[in-house]
Amino acid sequence: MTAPKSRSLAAPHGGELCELIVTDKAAARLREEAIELPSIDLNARQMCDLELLLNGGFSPLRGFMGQADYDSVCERMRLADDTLWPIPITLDISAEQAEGFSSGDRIALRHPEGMLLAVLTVSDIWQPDLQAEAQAVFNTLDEAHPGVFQLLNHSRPVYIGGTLEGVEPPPHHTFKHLRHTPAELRAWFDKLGWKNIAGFQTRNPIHKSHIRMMRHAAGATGANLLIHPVVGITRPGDIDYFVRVRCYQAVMQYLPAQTTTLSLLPLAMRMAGPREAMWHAIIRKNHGCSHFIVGKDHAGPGPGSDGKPFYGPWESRELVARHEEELGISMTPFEEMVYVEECAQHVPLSEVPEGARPLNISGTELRRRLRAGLEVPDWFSYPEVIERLRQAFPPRHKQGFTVFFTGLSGSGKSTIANILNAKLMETGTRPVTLLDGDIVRTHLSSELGFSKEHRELNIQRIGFVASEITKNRGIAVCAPIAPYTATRRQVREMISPLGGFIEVFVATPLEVCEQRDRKGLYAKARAGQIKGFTGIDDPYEEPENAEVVVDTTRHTPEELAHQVLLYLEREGYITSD
Ligand code: PPS
Repeated sequence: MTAPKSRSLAAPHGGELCELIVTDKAAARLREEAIELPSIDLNARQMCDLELLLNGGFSPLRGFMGQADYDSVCERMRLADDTLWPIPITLDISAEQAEGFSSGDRIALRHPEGMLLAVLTVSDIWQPDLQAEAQAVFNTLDEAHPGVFQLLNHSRPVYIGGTLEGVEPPPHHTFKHLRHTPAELRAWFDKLGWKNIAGFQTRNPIHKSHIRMMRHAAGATGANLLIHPVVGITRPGDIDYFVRVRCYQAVMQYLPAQTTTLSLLPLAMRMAGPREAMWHAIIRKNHGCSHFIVGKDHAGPGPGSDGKPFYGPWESRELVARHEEELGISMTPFEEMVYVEECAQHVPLSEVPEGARPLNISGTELRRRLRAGLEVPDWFSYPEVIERLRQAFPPRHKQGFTVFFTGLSGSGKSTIANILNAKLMETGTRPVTLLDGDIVRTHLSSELGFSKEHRELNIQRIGFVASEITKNRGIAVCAPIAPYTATRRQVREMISPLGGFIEVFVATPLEVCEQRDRKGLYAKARAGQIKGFTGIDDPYEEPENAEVVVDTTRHTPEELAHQVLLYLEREGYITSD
């Protein structure tokens, strides 16, 4: 095993940094060795973790966690050696892949395009209890939590841990000049003579209140500022990082250039609230910060299925503050800033004068205004930011959207989808693509059957095509059975950030579909000639949050297509002129 060129940088800028990229000579040897090694192609999430492992952002970790560290982190937020570390950093693989591997093996970890990124020397292979992990790390099993949903639906069932020898970091082709390794940032801070640096984490655009807050927080601690937005994986539905980075670049002119810098962090967030806040603090310490700004609901996952928040508003702040000495980074509280018209400025909520009305605009409200083409007040943001957001969020009638019909076989979804398709073509405002179940199964998924796995793949393909159409501001009308809630949610999450997503549940009862039995398939399924038929011996999980529910027992397909059209008009996706 090749010794990594791990180096130690003394405090004040972050303590020891474990960089795992080996020397060029050693990398050349690893590339040769890897020709003979088994490979794992990493997904986007795993590449984010790998990048921060290799560049020391996750110091003191030296690889993907083994079982002892994993158990200890889940149970007590510490590695097995007692070091504080709140989030499992694990490499998940399929059971089939795991069969070929054993402890001591060396495995090539590759970019999906084949580049060798690192070699893993396996120490542990185990089957984690994902439910127990979700409970320990997220303190809930509610799948409305994006971290829980990801873990329980998309994590593969076996974890493989071990140390890493890094060959090269995952490549990036966007905003290269704004990406820095921890060592690069530390060296930059040293060069500038910065001693105190407050790190600011964000996954949202920055507006006037944030700038006031950052200046306030930095001023209070005499610190310089590192604006350190996450550009890896954030919460589903967030504004994509291309748009956000253009906004960050625009606001830099409103911050003092001598004491502020912007750098992008390729982190895959888990939205784990307090645990996540502590993790963010460790990562910022590794990037050379002496302080870390933590506000209300830091890394909050949004509301649970009962509408209530998963974590207390100040839990993150309290957890980081409680451990700041041991973590080696100070917690700088972030006061919620609001605009007070009477004072014509932003002030901390706690300092709003009596009788004055604090003003703010939430992210959701901002998006509503952008989509509806409504005014965004001057006090809220900078014209350059709003202009960039308006480009990215045109009003709904200029956005792309997907109408996603779901329902049992024979429910009537294809008939309604076809009529809707024709009506939308008639309006002529955008190109329309029909992705009916049968069309897709002929042209996109002809090799697939009806097992759970194949159905999921089929729906994911439809989702992918629809997301591309939506992104490019066209209309996709999809009409598969799509029987599983989790897959439908995945499609929704894929498409929503790019435009509209309208789920239409064609709620025809099974008895009616069976009675109609236009293709004779229900009869065959009852006779046992077709296995795994939806509604008979394969489940159909009814949507609970569909935007439109249509009843084919009381209305004609023509009327129902019109209902959907009216919904689209009401919501602003199509205009009557
Ligand atoms: S899925 O579950 O969303 O991937 O299904 P989909 O691609 O929409 O395909 C459904 C059509 O395939 C026919 N068919 C079956 N349906 C359900 N279960 C089984 N086992 C099955 N075998 C064949 C059926 O005709 C469906 O067409 P529709 O238009 O829905 O009636």
